[in-house]
Amino acid sequence: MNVDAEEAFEAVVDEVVKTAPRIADGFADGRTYEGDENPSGHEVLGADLHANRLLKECITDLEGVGGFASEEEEGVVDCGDGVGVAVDPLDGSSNLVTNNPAGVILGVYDAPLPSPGEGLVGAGYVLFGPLTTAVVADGDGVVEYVVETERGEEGAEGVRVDERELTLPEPTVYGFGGGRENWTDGFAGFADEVEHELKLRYGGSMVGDVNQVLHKGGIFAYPALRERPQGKLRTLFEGAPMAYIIETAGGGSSDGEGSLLEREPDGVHDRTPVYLGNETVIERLEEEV
Ligand code: P6P
Repeated sequence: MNVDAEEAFEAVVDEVVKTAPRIADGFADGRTYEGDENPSGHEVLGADLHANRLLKECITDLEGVGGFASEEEEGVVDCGDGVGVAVDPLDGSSNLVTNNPAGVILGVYDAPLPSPGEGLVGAGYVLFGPLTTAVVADGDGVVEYVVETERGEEGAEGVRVDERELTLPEPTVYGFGGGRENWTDGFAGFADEVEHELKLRYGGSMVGDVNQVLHKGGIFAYPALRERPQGKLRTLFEGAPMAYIIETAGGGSSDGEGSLLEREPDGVHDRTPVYLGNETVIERLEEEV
């Protein structure tokens, strides 16, 4: 059966939402480091490995999925013909130790991986906070759902309820990662201005911090750093999918030069500076960094 990219995107979103409660079931026992490092050189928690295992199993089995890439996998897992699915299986997992938000970030590309963000047919995230929500963006816009858990003989499954469309409001909040002592002079000068105009909202997980900007308007940045000009965040799993969501909601994105969706990733684990938010703020940013 030839599953077109949009159908495949919907099927992948359904599977990720369905799997969300089982990912969360692994949090309590998954808050210790397993001693391994992922391909980006970050220590992994049991919960990271649990989330990756569940998502890899359910996504690679789907009709219409041709490739699977994950922050926790070295290369692209080939599963035939179809869309390329890139996931950060548990973004912000270190927040589990302090019981702060974490989540799953998802990008579905109608192109072989690694692909620039222009190849995205849709993107989304599941946010584990006081409640679990899912944000889904495709050609029709951005919709947020509450994810409820149904527990039956098959175990726990997530179901989407209570949908509402999201568009980016006027800017009110900012969240900047990396630490001021590591910022370039250009970004530090930009931050000096923004910190007097907007309210600080930074929780150490991209999925939680971008969700704040999506709801309240403003800017999220994990900038180029003096010692790490490419910054920390990954293009395929974090930068491009979140840029797709924010741009679909009416905002803008940048890697310091131009839209994150135009960035050609240098490999599956390519890193990029990430700036996401209202277009007016992103334009000012690009003049100053
Ligand atoms: P820092 C989480 O580890 C993550 O990859 C993103 O979710 C988050 O935006 C960033 O790193 C936080 O990094 O340096 O502030 O701890």
